[in-house]
Amino acid sequence: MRLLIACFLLVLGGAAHAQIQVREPWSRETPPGAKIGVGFMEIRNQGAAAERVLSASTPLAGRVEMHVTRREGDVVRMRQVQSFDIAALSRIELRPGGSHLMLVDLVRPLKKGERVPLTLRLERAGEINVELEVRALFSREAPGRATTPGRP
Ligand SMILES: [Cu+2]
Repeated sequence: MRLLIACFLLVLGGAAHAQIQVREPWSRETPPGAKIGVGFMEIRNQGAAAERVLSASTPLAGRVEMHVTRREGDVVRMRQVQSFDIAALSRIELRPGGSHLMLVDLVRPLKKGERVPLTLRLERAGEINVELEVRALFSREAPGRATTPGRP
């Protein structure tokens, strides 16, 4: 009986987890002395229920905040939010100029080429561990994503 329950939990847990797919998690290198880094990725919800990112953390930063950006005339402002909502069968994209993760109080600078471990906590799927690939400071594209030919 106990084995059955354990198996049941494992199967259920696995199923819930598979509903969420994180693609191309990445970050940017930081200049010496910088205390703030960023986190970008695409999060796909393949489940039939809405999902929500509740928090994130990394051993390399004191805390991780969730930010959205908003244009007010010519000014772009960042605002902290309590969660990122992902509708059923939908996806959100954390990217430069848009919603993003903010790594606050970095314990050291992030270097190009390294991988930053990051844990996402979701309402239904629970914890998901990813690694942010650290790209060049002025990189705007996710790794592996083709840029439009002819674009300046
Ligand atoms: Cu921010």
